[in-house]
Amino acid sequence: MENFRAPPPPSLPLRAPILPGTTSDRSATPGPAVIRFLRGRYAGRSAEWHRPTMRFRFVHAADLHLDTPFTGIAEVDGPVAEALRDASLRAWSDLVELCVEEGASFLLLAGDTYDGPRRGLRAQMAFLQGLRRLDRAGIAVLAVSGNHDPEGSGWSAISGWPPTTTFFPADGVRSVPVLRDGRALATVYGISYARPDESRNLAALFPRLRGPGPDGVRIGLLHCNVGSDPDHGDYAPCTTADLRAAAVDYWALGHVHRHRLVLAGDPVWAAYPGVLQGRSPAPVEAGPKGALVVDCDTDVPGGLREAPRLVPLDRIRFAAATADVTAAADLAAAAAAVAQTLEDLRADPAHAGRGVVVRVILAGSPEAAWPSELPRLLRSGELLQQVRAAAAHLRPFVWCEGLRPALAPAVAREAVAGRGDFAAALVAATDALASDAGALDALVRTLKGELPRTIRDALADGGDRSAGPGDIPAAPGAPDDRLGLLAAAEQECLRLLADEGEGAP
Ligand SMILES: [Mn+2]
Repeated sequence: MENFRAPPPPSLPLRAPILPGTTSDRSATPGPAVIRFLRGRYAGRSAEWHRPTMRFRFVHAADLHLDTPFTGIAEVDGPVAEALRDASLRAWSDLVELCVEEGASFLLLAGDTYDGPRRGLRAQMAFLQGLRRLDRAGIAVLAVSGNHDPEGSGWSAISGWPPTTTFFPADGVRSVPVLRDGRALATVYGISYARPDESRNLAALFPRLRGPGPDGVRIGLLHCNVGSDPDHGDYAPCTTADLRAAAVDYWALGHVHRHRLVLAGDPVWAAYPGVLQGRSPAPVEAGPKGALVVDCDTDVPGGLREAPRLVPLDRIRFAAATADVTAAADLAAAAAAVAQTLEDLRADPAHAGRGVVVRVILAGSPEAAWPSELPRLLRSGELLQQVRAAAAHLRPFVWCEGLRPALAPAVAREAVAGRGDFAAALVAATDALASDAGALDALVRTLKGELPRTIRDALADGGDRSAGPGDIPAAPGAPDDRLGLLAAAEQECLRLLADEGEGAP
C-alpha cells in the first residue's frame, strides 16, 4: 500500500466517449460548458510516473449539505451555536485534506452538495476554495447533483470551476475515464437531477454492457433511494437488482444519510457514505459521519480488494445516550446521573476532539416519588437547564439537546387495562393506534391540522423555509418518534386521571 502515498495525477481525455449500450448513445457529445475536462495540464508530466501497478485509491462522499441549517435544535447559544454554524464547512475542508493525505486519485460527490440554492455565499466560496486545493494537488473531482442541488440551481456566485472539476449533466448518463499513463484506472458514469422531485429510476439508465477495451474500475455515481428507505424521500427510486443489472463495479451512491454497504462485492459493490456532517438529533443523523476511502486494483474482479473504509469527518457528533435513574433517590440524584452520562460521553474516545450534541433518554424504574414531578420539570425546562449547567465545563462541549423520559410506567398500564373504566378505554385506544401505523399517521396529520399555521409550517420543513423538498423529516412527528410520543401521551393522561382520582372527595 506504500505506493498510495504519491499517486500520479489523474488525467481525463478531452471529451468523454459515449459507450455502446447506454441511453446516451444517440445523444450529442456533452457540451463543454457542462462537463469540464482536464486539458493539457498534466500532458507533460506523465513521464514522471512509471508504475506498472494499476492500484489506486479514491474517496467517495455525498450529502455535504454545505452551510446547512440544523433542525430540531432550539436554544443553542454562544460557542455551541458557532460550532454548529461552521460544522458542515469544516467537515468539507477536512474531506479535502483527507483526499490529499490519503493520496486519492479522485474524489466523488454523490449529490446534495449544498442544502438550498437561495442560501450560502459562504458555502459557495468554501466549496470553490476546496476544489482549488484539490486541483493544485492533482486530484480530480467528479460530481452529480441530487434533490437539494438539481442542475442549474445554486452556485450563483461562481462562474468558473477548476479544470479538474466535472459536473455530470442531467440529460443522460455520461462517462468520464480517469487515465494514468494513457491507461484507464476507472471509468465514472453519472447523471444529475434536472429537478428536485426526480421520480424516474435513473439507475436503469446506466449501461448494461461493458464497452470494448479496458476501462478500469467502472463506477456509477448516483443520488438515489435504493429499496425505498422510508427515512428519506423516494427520489430516483431503484432496487439492488437494478444496481446488479448495470455494467458497474462500484456504485457510489448518495441520498441516504446513514452509512450503508448496500452490495458487498459479489462482484458488484454499492455503498452510501452517509451525510458528511450530521444535522440533527434524529436517529438517521446520529453517530459517526464521514466519507469512504476506496482502494482499487484493476486486476481484481469488481475492482475492490476490500470493503470501503468509513473515515469520520464530522466536527460535531450527534448522539443518543441513556441515563439509568433507577437508583436516583431524588431529583438532584437524577440530574447527577444525567450529568455523569454526559461526562462519560466526553471521555469516550470515539467522540474525541468533537463537540457532541446528545439526546438523553431517562430510563429505569425508580421507586422514589420524584418521577411524578418529571412532566412539569420537563415542560418548564428546569431540569434541562440544570443538566446543561452541570456540563458547561466540558471541552469540547457536550450539549444536551433534550431529555426524553422512558421510565418504566409509574402508572402500570396492565393493571389499568382490566378495570373497565375510562382509563382502561384509553389504554385500549393507544394499543390500537400503536399497532396500526396508518391510523397513527392519520391522527398525527389531524393533530398537525389543528395547529396554528405558523407552527405547522415550521414543523413541515424543520423551520427551514428556504429548503427544497427535504429528505429529513423534522424531529417532531418523525416516524421514529411517533410511538414514543404516543406512549408519553398515554402516561401523561393516566397520570392526570390518577391525580384527579386522588383529588376527588
Ligand atoms: Mn438527497
